[in-house]
Amino acid sequence: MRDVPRGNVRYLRCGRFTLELGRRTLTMGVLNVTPDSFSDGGCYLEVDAAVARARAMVAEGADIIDVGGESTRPGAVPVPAEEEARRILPVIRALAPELPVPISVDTYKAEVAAAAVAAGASMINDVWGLQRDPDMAATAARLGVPVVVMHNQSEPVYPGDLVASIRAFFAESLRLAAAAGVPREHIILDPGFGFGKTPAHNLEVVARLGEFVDMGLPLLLGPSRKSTIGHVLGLPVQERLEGTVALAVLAAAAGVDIVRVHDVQAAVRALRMADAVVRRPDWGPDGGRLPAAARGGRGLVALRGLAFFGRHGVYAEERRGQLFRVDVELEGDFEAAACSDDLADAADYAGIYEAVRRAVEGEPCRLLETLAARVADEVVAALGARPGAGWLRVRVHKPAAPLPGPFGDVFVELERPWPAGRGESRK
Ligand code: HH2
Repeated sequence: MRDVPRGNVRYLRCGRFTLELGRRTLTMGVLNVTPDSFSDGGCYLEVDAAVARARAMVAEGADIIDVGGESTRPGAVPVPAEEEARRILPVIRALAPELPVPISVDTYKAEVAAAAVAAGASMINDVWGLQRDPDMAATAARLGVPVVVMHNQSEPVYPGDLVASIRAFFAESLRLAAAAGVPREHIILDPGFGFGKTPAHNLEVVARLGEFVDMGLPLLLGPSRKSTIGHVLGLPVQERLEGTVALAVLAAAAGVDIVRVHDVQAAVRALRMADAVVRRPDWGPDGGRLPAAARGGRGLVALRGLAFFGRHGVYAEERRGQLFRVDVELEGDFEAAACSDDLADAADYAGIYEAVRRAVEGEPCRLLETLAARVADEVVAALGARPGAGWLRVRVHKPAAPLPGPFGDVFVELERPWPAGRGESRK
């Protein structure tokens, strides 16, 4: 098993959503609005059925919903753009205002992608890696949304090395993207499990997934229910859950960021388990759990993971800007606020947020220690004295710290007394 790069967290803007890549393996739920998809064709042709399926996948933990209107299975009848759009647009229009996760559109046609984004999708999933429709790269650039660039070819013939061939395809896609003005940060690579490959090729792709990591772009894999699993296990399409989950876990262990699946709940559970081993999430000094809400009358208010860009750091590259994450914890006796139910007796969360923002987005400094002290000063000033106030703890994390190798977390933590108005403080 390879060591999955940790601390290498990336943020992918999809419309009004921001996907956090690198902290855990994300799940993309498949929603095929087609009569002929290989495993679920005809199940979600009605808008109501498609909406219900998307909601169910989100409830099961899907991070993205991938809506497709044309089957890619071998032998599927090609669908004109108008028909593809007719199938998916009503579903996207119905889902976009209500879903708490981004919608991607599974299409290689620029016209369909543009219509889907206008209807509310905020990611394109092109199974021909920008190389089928000559307008796709320019359309993706104009729409300004992330694009999944999948490797594909008509025949499973690889005269040279399989991975080298897939990488050469990606290089061409990246060239087209750059020429059209698609920012590199908008691209996700997918080696195309099940596309233009024999079962042996597909298994080799999974075994060698780690060889795509150094391309420096997020990776996606879509092994769900595919025939290679049937080939290995001798099972029909509806009995390929365990095979899918096994491949999803191997993908996570290799550093893949997003796994595309039909069976979301099983994948989410398996990936969470896999991530606990391979990504070793930062559970925090208290194991990720809040301390008991009250210890002898004392309680804790915590705002964690407030994220802002700042220009702090020692190196020139850091001074161009990087992400900082801030945790603010207030310890005190919150009895007064609980009794009065009055904000004047409590800590104002929005005020804390603004105070942290002022410090992080303010005057650049070199050291994380300085920044943590400034955050603490701003928060204490913003809070003012409060009844029952006690201690303030500030933790400033630098997720993209310039270190030579993988790391879990870099942070500075400090504590300050938080002046009490009428109550007494801890010391
Ligand atoms: N696989 C399918 C469709 N789209 N997109 C990406 N990025 N990666 C994949 O592996 C991938 C994909 C095929 O699966 P499915 O959508 O279930 O079948 P069909 O094409 O028959 O609708």
